[in-house]
Amino acid sequence: MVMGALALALMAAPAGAISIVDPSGIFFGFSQSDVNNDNVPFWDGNSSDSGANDYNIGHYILGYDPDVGGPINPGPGVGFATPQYYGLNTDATGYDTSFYFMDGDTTVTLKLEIAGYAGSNEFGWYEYNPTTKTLGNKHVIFTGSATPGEETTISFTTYFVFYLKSLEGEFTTLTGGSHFAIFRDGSDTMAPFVWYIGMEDLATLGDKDYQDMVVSLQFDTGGGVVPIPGSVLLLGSGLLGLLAMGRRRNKRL
Ligand SMILES: [Ca+2]
Ligand SMILES: [Ca+2]
Ligand SMILES: [Ca+2]
Repeated sequence: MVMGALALALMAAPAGAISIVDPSGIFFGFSQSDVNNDNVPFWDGNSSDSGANDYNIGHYILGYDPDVGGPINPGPGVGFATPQYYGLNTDATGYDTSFYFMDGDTTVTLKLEIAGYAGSNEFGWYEYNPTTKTLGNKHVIFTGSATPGEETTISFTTYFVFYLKSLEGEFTTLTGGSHFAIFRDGSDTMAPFVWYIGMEDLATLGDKDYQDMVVSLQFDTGGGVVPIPGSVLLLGSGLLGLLAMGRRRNKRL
């Protein structure tokens, strides 16, 4: 039973994949007509940024702004063919407030910052121990002075969370997941796989445009959502070592 659960976790998330670990969230598809500034889905807010920057993360992912009836300007945006976002449901409050990640050698690129706090917003990650439910070492990826285009490749620890630190506080995907909207292309079948994380930097979520800071994650093996591995919850660090060994063995196949 226990080894079965381990095997399942390995199959669901091959080495190299980046996956969201959560008991209930999934990816939902959406289309142009869904992106109309009405807060549904939760990231579809009417941006309070002015002029050409008044699009939300959904417009950016589609590369299309219905207000102008064409491409976002300045463009081009992402242009996913089959856009999907991660959440609990498709309602205005369908965000997941607590999730974490596993695995992945990932190239992280700062794509966009449209926010009054752009000069101070900081993005990074924490190592995470799901057995003890505690955060480990903190790693900064982009400081406040980082500008779009900067990128870095990171070998994450087995489990980790992302954080966004703004002048209004520090939010992680574990304790403030409603500040994070994650997007992928459902038609992606070949590496490199690219996900986007759109972030909302106000403590109250503000205008919910989720483009206050946007980063892309690029990795080589298809990721997804995996349930919290039962083995991780039930067993101590000894078997985590076994899990790591199994993963290394898996890599050689
Ligand atoms: Ca909508
Ligand atoms: Ca905002
Ligand atoms: Ca904004």
